[in-house]
This record gives sequence, C-alpha cells and structure tokens, in this order.
Amino acid sequence: MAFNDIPAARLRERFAAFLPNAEFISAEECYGGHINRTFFVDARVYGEKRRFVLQSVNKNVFKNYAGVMDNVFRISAHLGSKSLDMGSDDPTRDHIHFIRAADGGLGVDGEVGYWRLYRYIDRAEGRLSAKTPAEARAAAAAFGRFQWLLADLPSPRLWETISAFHDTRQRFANLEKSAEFDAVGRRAAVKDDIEGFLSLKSEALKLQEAFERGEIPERIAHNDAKYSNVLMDVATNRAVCVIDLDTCMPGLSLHDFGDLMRSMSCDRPEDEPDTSKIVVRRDMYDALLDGFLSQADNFLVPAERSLLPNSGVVITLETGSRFLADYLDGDHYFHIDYPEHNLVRARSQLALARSMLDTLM
Ligand code: GN1
Ligand code: MG
Repeated sequence: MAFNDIPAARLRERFAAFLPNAEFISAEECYGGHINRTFFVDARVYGEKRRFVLQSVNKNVFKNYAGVMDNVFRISAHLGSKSLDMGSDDPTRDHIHFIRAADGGLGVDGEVGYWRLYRYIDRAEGRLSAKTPAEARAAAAAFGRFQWLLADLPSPRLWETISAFHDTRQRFANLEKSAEFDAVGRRAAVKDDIEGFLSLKSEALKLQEAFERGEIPERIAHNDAKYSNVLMDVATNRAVCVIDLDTCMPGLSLHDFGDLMRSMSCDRPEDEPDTSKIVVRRDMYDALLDGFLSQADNFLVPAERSLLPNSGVVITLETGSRFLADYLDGDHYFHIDYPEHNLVRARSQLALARSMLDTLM
C-alpha cells in the first residue's frame, strides 16, 4: 500500500517514533480535511489491536506548527481535567488524547509535515452535512460547550496559529488582489462571482467592525467549527468529541456560531454544485441557535446575541471568498478533488450567504 506520495514504510516509521514497541498492522488514509493529511493506523499494543490517528500537519499553512502543538496539548489537557472534574460518562471519547513521541516531543518533524499521533475515537464519525435538526442541535451544543470549557484555560494566551485568520477585511482584500493578479487566467470567467462577493462586503465586515468598536469581546474559539469537526456517535447521533484543534486560539464566539450556520443551516454539503439546492432551512437554524445557547447563554453579551444570525453570513462570505481567491491563484491552499472544486465551493457559499440574508434577516 502507498499513499501517492507517502510510502507505507514512511508511515510505519513515523508511527514507530511514537510507539516503538507497538506492532504496526496497516494504515488507511482518511480524506475530508482540506489542509492536513490524516491516516488511521491499526497496531497491536501489548497484544491488543488498537486504532490510532497519525496526522501530518501542513507546515506551509501552519508555519508556527510548534505553537499549534503547544496549543493542542494544552487544550486537550484542560478538557481532560474538566472531564474528570465533572465526572464525564465518556472520558475516553469526549476529548482528543494526544500521544507524545518516544523522545518526549509533542510530535515528529518531517520534510513537508509535522507528524503527531492521537487515539482514534471509535463508534463516531465526522459528517459533511447534517440532515436533521437534532443533529444540528447536538453539534452546536458541543461547540458552545467547547467554548465554555475553555473560557478558564490558564494563561498564557494561546498562540495565534495562523495570524489574521478571521480578518475578514484582509480576506476580501486578498480576493481583490488575486483577481487583479489573475495568476492562471481565470478572472474573466468568474467576474460575476467576484462581484457577488464584493457587493456583500458590508455584510461580511459586521463582526469585525463590532469587535473594533469594542462591542464584542475576544474569547477562545475553535475557529473552524464546521459540522465535520465534531465527531457524532454512529449509534446515538450524539456529539461525542470536538476535533481539529489547530485553529483553536483567541477569536470571537460568533466565528464558531457562524461556521455552525455555514455547515448546517442548509442540508447540502459545502461543495454542492447545484446552487438551486442551497436553501437555508429555518428548522435547522432554530436548532443551531437552541443548541448553541444551551451552553453559551450564560456568557454571551447582548451585542454577541444580537449578531448571531449575521455571523453565518460573515463566515460563509469569508470562507467563500477564500475558496474563490484560491481558485484565482491556481488552487494552492485547499485540497481539491477536481479542477473546478474551489469554484464550486465558492459559488455554493455565495448562494448560501444570499439565502441566509433572504431567510434570516
Ligand atoms: C479548512 O482543514 P479543514 O478542512 O478542517 C480551513 C478552514 C475552512 C474549511 C472549509 C486551516 O479546514 O478555515 O473553513 O477548510 N482550515 C484552514 O471547509 O485554513
Ligand atoms: Mg480544520
């Protein structure tokens, strides 16, 4: 078995850097993330077959990968101690358990990626789209709870693993720059899409401007709170564990609610090619609000509360503008499965933002 560019022997060697005494059985790639490479590894540890997640963190995107690892270990340790204090009924599955490298490091440096290992969470899966309000509610409650649990993370401040990550103004400026530069000659064909995003800039800047006016506070946020980043129990449909902690850093509470709306207020995936199907479902939105507020109601300030519906528009436009900029640049950032993938994503996001504005405002 080989994974295009990563031979099985390399995976075996990386895994051994963490658990040298375990017997590596096999590995399979897990597709879905747009940035990192993820493999499920089966191994025998003290005679028992167990599954792990071996991941290569993309060092081009996460230039401060040491900061990423410092953050994720601190966050997981904090969630672990909360789980213990609160007498969780599922402490082995309710947060990620990272495993240190055999030399004591937080991971292992490779040429293109920084490798890390954590325990696989069984009987749970990440999903690209939610079908029912109950799923949406459960996922939104999990992210609300995640923010609440991290609100008292001991200092120091978490590393900003990617600077200006939710700087929406900058993201829009980048789209304009990419259009102007037109690196691969795609601009003419997507003129209407570019204009579509730019015409909604004032909607896109609503969170950032409220923050700049001092109306909403900085908080520890997940910053990539899409549905596929919370594992759902396959039997009960309950939210088990928030994953993908690489962008968990100081941000806005509403960045997460916005991503929940982006990924779940419509029951189609982010790369739905038929934009006529991209329609916000009021029942899904109500479930998201109800789930999120079930955990966040006690800490949100009034200005955050009143901007909740706007946050979906903001994050959907921001993410869509990033897909379109990457398309214009020649697809260097997000992993794509086919040449027009980023354009399809950008168009679906624009349609979704418009539907949110029509339905929820
Ligand atoms: C990326 O890696 P993944 O798929 O969890 C991206 C997010 C986007 C998301 C869109 C570090 O997340 O910001 O919202 O794609 N992560 C990074 O699906 O850029
Ligand atoms: Mg992610």
